[in-house]
Amino acid sequence: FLSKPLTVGIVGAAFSGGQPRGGVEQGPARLVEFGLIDQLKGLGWNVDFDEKFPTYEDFKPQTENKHKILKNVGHVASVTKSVAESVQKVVEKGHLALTLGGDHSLAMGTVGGSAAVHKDVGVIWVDAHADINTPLTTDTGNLHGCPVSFLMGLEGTKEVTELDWLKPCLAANRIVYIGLRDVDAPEKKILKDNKIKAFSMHDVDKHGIGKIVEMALEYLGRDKPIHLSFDVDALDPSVAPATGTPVRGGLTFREGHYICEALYETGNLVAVDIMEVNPMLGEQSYVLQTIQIGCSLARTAMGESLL
Ligand code: 5AB
Ligand code: MN
Ligand code: MN
Ligand code: MN
Repeated sequence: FLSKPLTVGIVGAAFSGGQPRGGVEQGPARLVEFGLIDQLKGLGWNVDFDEKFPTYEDFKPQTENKHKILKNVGHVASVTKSVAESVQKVVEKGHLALTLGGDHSLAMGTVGGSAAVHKDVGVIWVDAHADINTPLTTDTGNLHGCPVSFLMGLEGTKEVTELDWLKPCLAANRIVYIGLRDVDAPEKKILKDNKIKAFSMHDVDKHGIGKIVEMALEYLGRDKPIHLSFDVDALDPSVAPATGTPVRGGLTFREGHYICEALYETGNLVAVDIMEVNPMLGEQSYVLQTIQIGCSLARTAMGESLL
């Protein structure tokens, strides 16, 4: 699906409005500061990168910005719409879209953008959480816990008119989860009712990560374009501590990287999201460790470990 020579388009999504903790908007700048662009060039990729990230503060609506319990809907809507346009432009060119977050509400934009080009895109969602709450089920009102329900157009999403730029673009059978371990009760029901393929940490322990990725690819189709949406909180907090919603019992360093390597190996990746790196949380050494991991996940998804 990618044209040669291989080119990656970086979408820096400096945004935190899908959740309450400040700092996650600094994720992209810190990943770039750490040297990500040169690292990717070092792997032989052409890198399309516009030095300055958009200031999404400018996208903030002047007026009331809530939809019932949902917080910052107007802001999330305008930012995700813009991110979708950026990702779509990259993917249309046959380039890999690498989005650096920012909170995971941004995935409405990233998957919205890749699905606009590839109708049959398969999403691999690596996360401790399912992010499939609807406006009717969310307890927190934080939109980073809801992107998948909006991508699917589940019950209650259509009423959120602010977000109606996003048309349902993801069928329930075009996503596979890996790493789940903190799923809200109503989310469990949604996963069941819609027969969504989900591998929890229990499944990772039982089968091993190699088999899990194999099953995920088998399910989505070996010849289909793939969008990897990687929330760093899928990793164990001892591995990636600087993130807003850590949950213990997560993927090891190797398991996380294995997923990226195996997906690179398919040659079918069209988009990669590295989300929820929050450089404001925790001690400097923990922050640095998390930024390093964000970079190495991106590099391995782009071929670094291949011999
Ligand atoms: B993340 C929770 N389910 O809806 C909610 O970090 C957490 O993008 C969502 O995976 C975590 O607020 C969202 C309790
Ligand atoms: Mn997430
Ligand atoms: Mn998460
Ligand atoms: Mn999180």
